Amino acid sequence: MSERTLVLVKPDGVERGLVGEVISRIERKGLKLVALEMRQVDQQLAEQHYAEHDGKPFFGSLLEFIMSGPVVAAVVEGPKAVAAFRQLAGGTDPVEKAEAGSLRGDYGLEVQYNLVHGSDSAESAERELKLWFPDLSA
Ligand code: RTP
Ligand code: MG
Repeated sequence: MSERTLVLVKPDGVERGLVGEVISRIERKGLKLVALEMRQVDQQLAEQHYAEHDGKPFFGSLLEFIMSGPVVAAVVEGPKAVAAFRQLAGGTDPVEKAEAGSLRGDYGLEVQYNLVHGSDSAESAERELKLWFPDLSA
């Protein structure tokens, strides 16, 4: 059965010209792009997207960072799409957690500048897709 996940190329990935690399890996994995859009994130979307991190010490800098430049948002579909993209992304910390061969493992150094976002569960994906792509029917 197919599912959908929200993928973001964060401002660092866009700034560094890694959009094509991210999209390419998604496609090579066999996942399908359902929607793709460049967006400037405003305060309201940033707060809603990262609501689970409200109150954590890095919350302020996380919001500031995600609003610091355009992001590329994608709806990605396929069997186990949520887990499949998390595998492509690698662990949150690009050095301590992500393995070489993953996007973060190959291209990142610092936890804040970890290039991509991927929904972390089917429930998160549903919530985030409604937030980012309200007009897209399931
Ligand atoms: P994401 O939501 O961006 O896909 O990343 P994730 O699931 O792997 O990590 P999560 O725990 O949801 O954290 C969201 C983002 O917050 C930043 N972060 N900074 N300074 C810190 O200790 C710290 N911890 C997390 C990262 O940019 C992470 O992607
Ligand atoms: Mg997360």
